[in-house]
Amino acid sequence: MTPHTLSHMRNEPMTEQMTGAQALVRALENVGVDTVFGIPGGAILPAYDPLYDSTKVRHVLVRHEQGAGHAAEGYAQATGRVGVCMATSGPGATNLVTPIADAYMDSVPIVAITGQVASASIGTDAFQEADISGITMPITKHNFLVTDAADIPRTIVEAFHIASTGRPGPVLVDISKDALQAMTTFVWPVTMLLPGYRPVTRPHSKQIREAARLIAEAHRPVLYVGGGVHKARAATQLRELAELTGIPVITTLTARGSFPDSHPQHLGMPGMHGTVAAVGSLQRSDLIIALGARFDDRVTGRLDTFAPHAKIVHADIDPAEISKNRHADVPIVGDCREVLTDLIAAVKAEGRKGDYAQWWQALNALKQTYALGYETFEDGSLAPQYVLERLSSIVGPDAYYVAGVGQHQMWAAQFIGYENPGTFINSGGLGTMGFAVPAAMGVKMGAPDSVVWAIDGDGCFQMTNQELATCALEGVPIKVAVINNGNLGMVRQWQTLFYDQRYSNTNLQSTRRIPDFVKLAEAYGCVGLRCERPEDVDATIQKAMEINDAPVVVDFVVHEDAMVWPMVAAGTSNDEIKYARDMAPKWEHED
Ligand SMILES: Cc1ncc(C[n+]2csc(CCOP(=O)(O)OP(=O)(O)O)c2C)c(N)n1
Ligand SMILES: [Mg+2]
Repeated sequence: MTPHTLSHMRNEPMTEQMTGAQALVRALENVGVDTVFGIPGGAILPAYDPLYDSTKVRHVLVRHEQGAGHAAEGYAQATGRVGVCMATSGPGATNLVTPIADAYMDSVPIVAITGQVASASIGTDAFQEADISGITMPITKHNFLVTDAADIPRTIVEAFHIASTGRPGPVLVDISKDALQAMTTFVWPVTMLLPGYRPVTRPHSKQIREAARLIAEAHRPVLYVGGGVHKARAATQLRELAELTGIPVITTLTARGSFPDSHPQHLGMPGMHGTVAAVGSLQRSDLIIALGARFDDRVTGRLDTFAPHAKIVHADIDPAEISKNRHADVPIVGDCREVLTDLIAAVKAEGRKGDYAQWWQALNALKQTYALGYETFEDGSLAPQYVLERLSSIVGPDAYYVAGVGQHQMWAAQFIGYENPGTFINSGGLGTMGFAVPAAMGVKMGAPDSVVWAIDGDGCFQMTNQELATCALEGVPIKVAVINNGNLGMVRQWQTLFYDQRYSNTNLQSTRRIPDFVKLAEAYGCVGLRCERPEDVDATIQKAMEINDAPVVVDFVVHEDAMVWPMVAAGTSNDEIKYARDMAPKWEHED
């Protein structure tokens, strides 16, 4: 990731008298911020006054602070820069907790700026007081409570530096109202005071050589690619290593697109709803090369049965990830692009090539036998997977796809073909319903020339659709495909499989048009379309693609019984993957 502070910082030295609030806005301008998502209120109000005059920073008035946070995440992911959100003290700040936690879990660089009650009132249960730095301590990469106006510019520079370097993540800057109001001397540039913060990006050469040796000796290696590869902008290097060695590649939920889906060496996504080939490759592997991935439980399944024969090479910029869940035989701390560049050189220097012919024979058989498929319905109703398949082929791989959380998210991961890194944006770690619409807004503002589709569930959509008003008023023409199955579908799927079809509190009845998503879209100044039959899908998508002057919402009314397959049930072993209900793959005895 390009360090935001270094590439954008304007460095003309200056000293000037101004308020803390003015210093805040000036510092934001100087570190290159052009967009802030937020909502004002009492404690942050002093900052909104100079913001009103800024010609460099565009403030986007959202409808809910959660929307501001997810929009900042979307903006960050589309631009590779730091996303910024702003809120007042107390409830404004606590409404940011979910997106901050989301950004922490998915390593998204955002800076959240919150107003705090006056420093003399801190700790007195003052009106709209919440200890937001205490609350967010475990879900921020770092956070600051600023009570002195003189500290504001330096803190902003430090916050952007921490958010964007090393393993990216959210940083909170909580500023007391009196610090915003006080006069101070604004001095620029500032010197950061961050003793001890020195992320390691250069991998250790001995470990790299060891990894290259294991690659040459392995018979069943797999490149297990996580979100860190795109964060390091290392997709080109990944492809070079994969093609140089001939090793199969799997891309996790946060890595979709980091290796082209169409590439013959791609086995798909691993994990709970991964392909049989990807999950099977891990279980049979004798060498897993994990790159910017964290052995999440959704990938490993039951940990003590995960990849029992594999040695592990684990490369990550965050040393805390290495050997956290699975012991690493070769730990490599470093930036994925540098790791891959060095690994390519080391593999070339090693000279020997691994023989993976038998391995590929077994994997190709799995790929062919257990290709992704889905059930269609005889009553003429829509299969959700079909909608995503058509969306993929009509819209293509140059668009951004931003998903909510649930079945539709998994179908979006499975049935859209990703060819470009960073084009599938979703809430992987926290699994935050309501992510899609505001994040898509942020993506579209960061990449205004790209087509941006939010793929949302009817449940998720009802959590954050108010940001459609923001999109309509701010001229942000996103497109939203609501995969409306009338249910909290993913939870219903678990009830079908594990709770004897007792559908306790999962039926939203959204298919009864309460609310009517088409009318809702229109009420928000968007275009609303509805599609209920397979034969209308193409024309509806094409119509949505032709509208570029307003946000579009398509209510795709789909069958409620569609399920996400394959599936590794929670807490079970990857070996027990089912590719359809009660259908387990037959494993080859390749060894
Ligand atoms: C904020 C939040 N609350 C609850 C959950 C638990 N949960 C996971 S998926 C899901 C259902 C989502 O429903 P919908 O948006 O309609 O998507 P579908 O699964 O039907 O495609 C729920 C309730 C969650 N992930 N996030
Ligand atoms: Mg649903």
